[in-house]
Amino acid sequence: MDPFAPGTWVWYTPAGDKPSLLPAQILLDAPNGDPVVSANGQDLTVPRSSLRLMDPTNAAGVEDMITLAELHEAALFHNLAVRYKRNEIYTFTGNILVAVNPYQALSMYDLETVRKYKGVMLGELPPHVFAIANQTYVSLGRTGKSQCVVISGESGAGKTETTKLILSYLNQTSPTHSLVQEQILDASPILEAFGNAKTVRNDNSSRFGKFIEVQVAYGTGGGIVGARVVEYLLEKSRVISQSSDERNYHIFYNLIAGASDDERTQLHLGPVDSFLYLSKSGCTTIASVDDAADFKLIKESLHTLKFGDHQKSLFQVLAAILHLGNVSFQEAGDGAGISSMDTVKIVGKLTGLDSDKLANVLTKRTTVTRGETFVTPLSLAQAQDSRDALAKAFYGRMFSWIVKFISDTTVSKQNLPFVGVLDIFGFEDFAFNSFEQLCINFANERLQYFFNQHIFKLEQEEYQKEGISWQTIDFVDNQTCIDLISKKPLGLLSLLDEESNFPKSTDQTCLNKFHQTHEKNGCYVKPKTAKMIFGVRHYAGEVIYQIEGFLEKNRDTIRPDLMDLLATSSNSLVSNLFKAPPEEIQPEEDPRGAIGGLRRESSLGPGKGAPAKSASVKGKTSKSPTIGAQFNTSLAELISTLASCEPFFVRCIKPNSQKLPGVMDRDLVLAQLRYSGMLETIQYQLGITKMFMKSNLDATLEHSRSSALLTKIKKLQAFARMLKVRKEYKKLWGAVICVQKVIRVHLARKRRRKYLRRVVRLQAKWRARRAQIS
Ligand code: AD9
Ligand code: MG
Repeated sequence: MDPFAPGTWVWYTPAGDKPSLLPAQILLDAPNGDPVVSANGQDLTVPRSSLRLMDPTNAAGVEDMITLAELHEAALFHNLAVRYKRNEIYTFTGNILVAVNPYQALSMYDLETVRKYKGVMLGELPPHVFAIANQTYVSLGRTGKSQCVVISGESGAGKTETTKLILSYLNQTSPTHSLVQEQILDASPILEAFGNAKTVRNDNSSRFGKFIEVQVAYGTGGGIVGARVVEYLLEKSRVISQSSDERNYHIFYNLIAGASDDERTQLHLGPVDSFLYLSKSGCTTIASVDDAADFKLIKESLHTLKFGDHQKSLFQVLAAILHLGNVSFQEAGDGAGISSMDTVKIVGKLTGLDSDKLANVLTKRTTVTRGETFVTPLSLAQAQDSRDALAKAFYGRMFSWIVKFISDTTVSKQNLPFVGVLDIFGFEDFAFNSFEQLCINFANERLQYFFNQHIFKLEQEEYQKEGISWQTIDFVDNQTCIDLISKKPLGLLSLLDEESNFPKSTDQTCLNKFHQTHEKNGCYVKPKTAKMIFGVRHYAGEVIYQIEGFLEKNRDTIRPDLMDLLATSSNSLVSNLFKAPPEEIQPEEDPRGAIGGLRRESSLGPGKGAPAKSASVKGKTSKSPTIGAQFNTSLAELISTLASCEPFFVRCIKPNSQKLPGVMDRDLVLAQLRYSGMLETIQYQLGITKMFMKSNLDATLEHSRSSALLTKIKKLQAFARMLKVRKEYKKLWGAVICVQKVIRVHLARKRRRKYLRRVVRLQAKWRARRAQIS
């Protein structure tokens, strides 16, 4: 029989310097000639000697990658690809779920599927995000311990969609049905409208990170009783400018498209392109998004969450920001003057501020030094900066206020265990990467470290402690990169802080410091030319950052005279956003005025929703940490929360950059599998079942025998996963053949030994069989 019959899957090794292995399918075979194969989207005639038969399990695809007969990255890719073709977007790797973005609506999330997964142990049904959601709930019920799902993947990989599916599953399977559950679900459209935007990578890109803790009434029925929401680092710069082909936050377009005639009049709304903050990027719509319909949905969600009269104030602030962007300046003697006073009047009306005073602070700076008041005119550029800083402050504070409002509305006062879902901005590498990208990528580094710690480091230590023979797995340890960014006192964020607190420093002096301190660091890249850039070798690839704007973004200051004016607003929301708790103001005067006279914005991390501290024009200012320092602290808190939970991981994979269904770009997917450590992960996971597996061995077994073994292995995995959840697997790892029975009973010590003996016997038998075959 011709081994290369049409339709057969083979591994093809193309000739060339770089060894690579491609999955290929035989299209045509000439008995003594060269077969034609389809490989990587191309039809090729290739020499027979470059082909090798693929194991049947690899060819057909498996639900759990640790059961693959051949294990290498090409095999992982092929497995995901054949499944993806069948719309099987989920695949297990042990108890880690790999989710490939389908870029199309699939009918796999209906109520029937929810019911199917409810209460069923992880691994018993095909891989699905519901299987993970169910397991968190089951584990919480059994242990009373908080659980968390860490969802990672690059921008557009599907993290936010996965988060929503988990929340929806938990809600649908909860024995209770309450208003708070509805509120938790309705928080998503609000958070997305205000915190998501179209980027070149993703039409609905989250420009902030969030951790949602769904509180479960452990011990009293297991219903959902509340949720707490924590946000991380909203990208405020997007409010004033966007890269080409990107949009500002969705809510602006929603408002303009969906406002009623009355609202339009009251808010002085014109078309999208009449607002500079929306029109400069050249992108105002998103195909397949109906902004007006979304606005209706947002209003309904705001109603469910009982925003009440606040809704009107939010829309006023949004409109005010848009009008503020249209305020223009002109040269007026010794400084800038307003050239569009009518627009300032609209901003004043919408924000409850005196428009003359507003015009004044936008063009002049007032300071008080030793009892004397100084008024300094601002240059044209300074006036524009103060306008943009005000717009960013409005939006940033409003966003924090919204998150806090939602969290306060939905959180239960009881101290309950929770299922936490982390949906943080994915790793980013744009044409222009700034301070925000450094923070976002740093967050991803910390999460990758957490993953490594959990999957590799701690587990290997436990194995060693237990004396279980174990081959150390090499994984990309990203500690050096984390140290480069955050280790005190010389990490990039520390150096940046140092420069931020020094009035005379500039982005250039900061860059010089970076270069001097780190040029020999393997994770740092100093450019060969004198450009204003530096690079960091992240676990997911090298990213070049433009230093321009770093200092200002890190300081994130707002002038005290501006703060004082804002606190007097007759719009209660605005005055609330800028109100100062008096005890937090500390006397501090800096006659040089550069830093001491500025107020640092509070804009991220847990508790970010609290009104920011205000300084007074009378020479008082408050000390608050820089953005980088705040972010570092809030990340450390997040990691410690995650570490106190039982973690589950979902690795989202982006199949192509064109956002197309059914298309899998090999290089793009392989890169993601590589940097997320998937191959190494499998080699870990394999330890549990390694007695059954050996690369290429299965390929030599006759088909029936392999499938019998595979059935056994599947059971074994389910069991191992169950034991892993119970943290007992290290003692019981061998007791795998008793899966069905063992799952239902809690084993007594004596019985464990009995099972272990049986397994040892089984292992011996298996070794003998293997020797016979080879
Ligand atoms: V970012 O880091 O916030 O830029 P995410 O969150 O990883 O990114 P997101 O969940 O927003 O990506 O997914 C991007 C798009 O992919 C969505 O808007 C959907 O159009 C599409 N997607 C993702 N997952 C699914 C899914 N399970 N079913 C259908 C999906 N479409
Ligand atoms: Mg997202």
